[in-house]
Amino acid sequence: MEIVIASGNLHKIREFREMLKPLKSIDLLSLLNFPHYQPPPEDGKTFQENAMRKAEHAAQALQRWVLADDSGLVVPSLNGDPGVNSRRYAGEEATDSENRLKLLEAMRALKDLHRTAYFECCLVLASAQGVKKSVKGICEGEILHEERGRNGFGYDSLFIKNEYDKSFAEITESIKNRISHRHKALVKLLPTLETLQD
Ligand code: ITT
Repeated sequence: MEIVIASGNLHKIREFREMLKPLKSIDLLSLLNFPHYQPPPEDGKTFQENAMRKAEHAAQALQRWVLADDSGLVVPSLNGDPGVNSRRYAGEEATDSENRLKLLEAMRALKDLHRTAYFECCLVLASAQGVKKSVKGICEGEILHEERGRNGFGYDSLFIKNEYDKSFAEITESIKNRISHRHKALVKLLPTLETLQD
C-alpha cells in the first residue's frame, strides 16, 4: 500500500525511506509528489499538536494514508527554545546554518552543565477517516560549543547524544537512523504499519 510522508523536508524523507525499507509492502510517497498541496500553518504549541495538524490536513486533502512528522530541538536552559520553532528559530525564512548560529550565540555563556538538550519527534499516522496512531521519540544529549561534522541537517552538527563522542553530523546517516528520536518514534509505529492493508 502507499503512504505519503506529509513532509517536504528532503532529509526527513530520506531518513524515512531508509528506515522503512524493511517494510516491503509499503510504497512511500512524499509531498514532493503533490506539488499543488498546501500544508497547514504550523502554529501549535507542541510537536504533537503540529504533527496532528499536518497529518489530518494532508490525509483529508489527498484522501490517502499519511505519516506526518513534527520534530525539533529542545534546550531546557533556553526555556525550551528552539522547540516547535526549530525550523524558524532565526526567522521565517532562516536557513539551517542561520538557525545553528543563533543557537550557538544564545548559548555562548552557558557552561557544559547547562548545555543539555534533546531532540523530539512526534509522528502521526492518519487516513481520510481520521488519526490512527500518534507516537513520540526523544533523544537526549548536549549542545557542542562549535559545529562538528558535515552529515545530516538542521542542528545535527551541534548535537551530541549521551554516551557518544561524535555529533549527529559526524556519524553516518545509517547509524543516525538506528539511534535517533525519529527512529525511536518509528519503532513504536511499526506494529501498526505492519497491520495496514490496502
Ligand atoms: P516538514 O514540516 O515539511 O516536515 P520541516 O523542516 O518544516 O519540514 P518541522 O516543522 O518538523 O519540519 O521542523 C523540524 C526542524 O527541527 C528541522 O528543520 C530542524 O531544524 C530540526 N530537526 C528536526 N529533526 C532533526 C534532526 O533529526 N536533526 C537535526 N535537526 C532536526
